[in-house]
Amino acid sequence: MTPKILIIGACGQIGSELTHKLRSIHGKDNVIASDISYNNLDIVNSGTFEILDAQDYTSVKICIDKHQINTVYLMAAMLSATGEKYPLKAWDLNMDSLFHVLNLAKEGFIKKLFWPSSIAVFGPTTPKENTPQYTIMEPSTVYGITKQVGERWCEYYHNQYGVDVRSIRYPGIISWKTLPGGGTTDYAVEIYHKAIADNKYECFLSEETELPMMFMDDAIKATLDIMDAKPEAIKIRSSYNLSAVSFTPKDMTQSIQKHLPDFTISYKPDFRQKIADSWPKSIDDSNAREDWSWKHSFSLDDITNEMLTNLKKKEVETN
Ligand code: VAH
Repeated sequence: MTPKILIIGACGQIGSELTHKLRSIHGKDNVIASDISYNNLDIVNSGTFEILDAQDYTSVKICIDKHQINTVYLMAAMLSATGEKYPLKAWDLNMDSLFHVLNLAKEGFIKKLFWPSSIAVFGPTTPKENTPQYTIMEPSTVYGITKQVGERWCEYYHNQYGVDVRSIRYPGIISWKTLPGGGTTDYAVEIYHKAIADNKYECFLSEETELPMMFMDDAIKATLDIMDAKPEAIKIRSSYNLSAVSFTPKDMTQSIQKHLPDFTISYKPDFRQKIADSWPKSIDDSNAREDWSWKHSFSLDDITNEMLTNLKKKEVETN
């Protein structure tokens, strides 16, 4: 099947990089970017772009018909921090959009579907160290609840209707090309921007808050790896644990100081501390490594080097 790909939420942190990567592999004409608004001009101007409301079934179906789409990446969602400010909007956006693509897949309009889950499916009663694939899951955020329920529906549509939906539980993702929006792990991106701009950062999480994290290139690799795997290799149709590195704001500070010795950090935890405290510190992703040969590449120091180098280069180019 020659992939004809639609990315829903293509202007976002992951969606934008997924769009560029998939276009470099399959050609621009085979990858249609879409989002609710023109809020990423790089994406809007780099190939076919459609304004698309992921909560409008008819619009999604028309877009799929118009471009003869067979593969969909649903990257639109309201993340953990914003979701706590607008719980019912988060539920509606995250669930309506998933049901629309699952039903379009059930009806045969989508042959292969990617839907991102998150370590946010775990909650305060989940074992925090090396969290297993199968364990207690009592998420305490609306975002986490939508991801937990979404996983169950993905598995149900696969088992009942043969839908080829694949999913991974992303950790916090760090990138320099597009800012994240409304996540609890956003501090891990902000810190690099502030290090370059001000040589100091006020962190909204406490010093010892350890969270699972991943560089964007690793996240994109994992997404493509699971989508390229043979169907029989995908033994988990809810969502796979995925991991790379775990670290604290203190660890990040020490890594940044290897490049910027005078960089300083202060701590002013806010409502996002309670969210972060409900999540695991580290993840066991052995199932992904066994089933479809997942392997991460970037360490914390690699991430710091990539982020500082590219943000400095971007600053020079835009000034
Ligand atoms: C968030 N970046 O902070 C997302 C992610 C594991 C966290 O799902 O909400």
